[in-house]
Amino acid sequence: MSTIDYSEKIPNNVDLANDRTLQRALEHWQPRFLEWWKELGPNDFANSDVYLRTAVGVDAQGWAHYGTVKMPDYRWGIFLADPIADRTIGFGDSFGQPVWQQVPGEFRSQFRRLIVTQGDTEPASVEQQHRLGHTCPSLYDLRNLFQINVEEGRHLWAMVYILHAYFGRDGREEAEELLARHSGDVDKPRILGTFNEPIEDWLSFFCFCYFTDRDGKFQLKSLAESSFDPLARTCRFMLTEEAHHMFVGETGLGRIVRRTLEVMKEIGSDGPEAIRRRGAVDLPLLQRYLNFWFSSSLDLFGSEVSSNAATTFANGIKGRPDETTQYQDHVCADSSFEIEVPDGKGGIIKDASPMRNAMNEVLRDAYIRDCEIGLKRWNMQIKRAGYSFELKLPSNRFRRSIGAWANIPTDLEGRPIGREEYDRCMPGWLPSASDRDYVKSLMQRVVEPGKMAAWIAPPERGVNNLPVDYEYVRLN
Ligand code: BYC
Repeated sequence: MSTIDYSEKIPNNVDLANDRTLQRALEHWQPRFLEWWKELGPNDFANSDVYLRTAVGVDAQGWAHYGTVKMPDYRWGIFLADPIADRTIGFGDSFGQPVWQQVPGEFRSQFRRLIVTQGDTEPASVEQQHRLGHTCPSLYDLRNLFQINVEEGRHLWAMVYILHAYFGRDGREEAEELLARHSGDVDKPRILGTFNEPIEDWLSFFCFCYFTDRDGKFQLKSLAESSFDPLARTCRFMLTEEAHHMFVGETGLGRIVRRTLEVMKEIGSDGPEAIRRRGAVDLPLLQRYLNFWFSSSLDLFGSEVSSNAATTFANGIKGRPDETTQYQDHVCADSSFEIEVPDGKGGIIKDASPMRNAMNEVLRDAYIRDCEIGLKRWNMQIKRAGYSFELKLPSNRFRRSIGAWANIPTDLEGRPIGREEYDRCMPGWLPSASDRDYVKSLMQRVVEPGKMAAWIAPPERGVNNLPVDYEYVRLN
């Protein structure tokens, strides 16, 4: 296993000290990153002591070291998973050939586009969550938010390393641009839609971690299959950190459901008004937040039929998650995939697309199945408590802005409907202004160790075997 050198200004396991030009270029970028972090990261908590996990190695045992850190002193660095000896290309036209240690010239712009898109999401999410610390429901949750923020910062470093090390001057320019675009900026927004949505409350934050970080899992797994080995290795390591972000989303939403069920039991009612009087999140309100973040995150997979997706698969640039273990045919030159598209007359038809062009949809399908798992768990909780309410994912045709269903009005089940009916029903399907006001009213900060806001149950256990009432953040 390669170890991480923490004596360096930029901790790394890529032997940066022996590449002075690259080291200088990255050391030039480092203060810009810190300036960005100070301006748009969780800057009001710069003096707080936070119980954080830092990577010390890249294997299963070595990568987690816990300790108290002030966030601006976090050791962001460059960590690649160890190489796999004699790794060969796992999919596409060059299947079976040795993987590449450099970017082939003919695929340069395709690689750069994907790496920049991936890199752009990381600082975007930190920007989206910039002010959340002020309304944390507990110190435990505050610490988890900050853990996620510093790790997204590190994931930005991961993509910036690849850009600097393998893309020369245009890579360095792209790295600057990653700090120049900002979430929600009118003139220079982030690249992908969801990363421009504000996250101003913790219900949105947990939905984002559940749905949007899960897109991260699927995209990173696809890039971890890449024939460009340094990209594959960096994504493999990023995935270990991503798992915690989804855990925060899943347990956060599960704890909200648990608290709501407790309140429903206490008051003997499932009426939203009565639940709100007790300061909890009624389940129909939760459902509307799920509808919003799920439908937005579905767009992140791109169009159902995409020539970009076909090209990146054919060229060995971006594969499918778990390409080796989940699929028999790694070339997909002759197969097809059935997709549902609008028939142009208000209905739905099935259409066969060449498999390579349908890769975005293949990923989206797998993603939807993965999203279902948490809902099943929460629905079990609800059922066990004796209620018949069921949380549901809306159809993948609902409220889409990208692809075949973009701007086609459908109901939650994905049935095409008239624009008028759609506009009329929408306030019941997505969080309304009054829903958002209510959720905002719940966002009162709780910072006494072990105490939780009234709308969320405590976690089952603390971090790294510490008790739930440990002082995970000292606010100073
Ligand atoms: N919004 O052929 P198309 C994460 C663009 S999350 C706006 O349909 P293609 C994280 C697309 O870029 C994972 N634009 O699909 C989570 C293209 O633009 P250009 C992020 C969109 O090309 C939480 C055009 O539409 N990583 O890590 O196959 C916290 C036509 O595209 C959207 C990646 O996504 C959208 N939703 O693109 C922190 C991996 N969707 O080039 C982090 C890298 C598509 O014509 N990206 N477009 O100007 C990719 O693999 C692919 O670019 C896409 C699909 C998945 C985005």
